[in-house]
Amino acid sequence: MRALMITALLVIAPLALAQERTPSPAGAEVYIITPKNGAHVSSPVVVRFGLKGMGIAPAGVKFDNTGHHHLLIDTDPPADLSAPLPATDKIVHFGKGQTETSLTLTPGKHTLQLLLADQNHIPHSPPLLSQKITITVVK
Ligand SMILES: [Cu+2]
Repeated sequence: MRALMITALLVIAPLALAQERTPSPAGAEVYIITPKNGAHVSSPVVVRFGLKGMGIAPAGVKFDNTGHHHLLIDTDPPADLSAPLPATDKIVHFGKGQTETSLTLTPGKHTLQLLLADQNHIPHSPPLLSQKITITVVK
């Protein structure tokens, strides 16, 4: 019984540590430099990522007050921001530390939003989430 409890602790403790949120400094801000909210653009669309009060570090690199960008395309942020962000075609990770991308989008309205996350892809506390912008892709 005792051995079982110790085993359980050994399994649970690292999981609990992995879920610890990285703090973000006061005044830090993430924002989309371009395109502007409401813009009419043609595809491919160049999206430039802005960050104030923090730095960029690649995924896997632990350094205070840093993170890497994630672009949310036509989706809301996950409800649970204490877990690592999944990588999908709507949640794109920029784990090399990129600060811009070129997106191929279908004609019509699309939403874009940036979310910074730490070396383990877990959003900071409080989270650094940009304004969600809507753009229209014209043919
Ligand atoms: Cu990531």
